[in-house]
Amino acid sequence: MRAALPVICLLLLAGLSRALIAAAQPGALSAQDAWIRATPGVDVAAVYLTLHNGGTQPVVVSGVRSPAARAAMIHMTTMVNGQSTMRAHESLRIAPGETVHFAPGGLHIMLHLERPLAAGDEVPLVLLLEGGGTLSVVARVRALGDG
Ligand SMILES: [Cu+2]
Repeated sequence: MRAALPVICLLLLAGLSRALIAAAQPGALSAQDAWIRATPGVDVAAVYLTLHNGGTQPVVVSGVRSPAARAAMIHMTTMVNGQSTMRAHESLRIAPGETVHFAPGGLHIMLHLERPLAAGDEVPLVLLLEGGGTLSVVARVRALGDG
């Protein structure tokens, strides 16, 4: 009879850790090659990176924060009538196994900078995931003409 309690505890723990694993699913998202194209004297900068969803559930990036920026948002550059235009991308859904490339001329994270950046600076970013998860990324500033 006395052994019953620890068994119940173990079962509860097993249930709890399963819940924790489910909540940690956004950890399936990984980031690589994060860099920033900074233009001297301009208070906006674009972040480029590669995101990969290694999990079995879709991951939705719903926003971006950075201590270096007053505002950060996902943008998409498209050509309209031969003109390059940017528009905000409300949220970004990444399917299981999918890799999304943020690159010049396409997806980027637009930073409205608190202060100018210099080549070699490292800028922390936090991607906000739907469901409450986050992904921290450090982007390195490249010199103009370097990428
Ligand atoms: Cu932009």
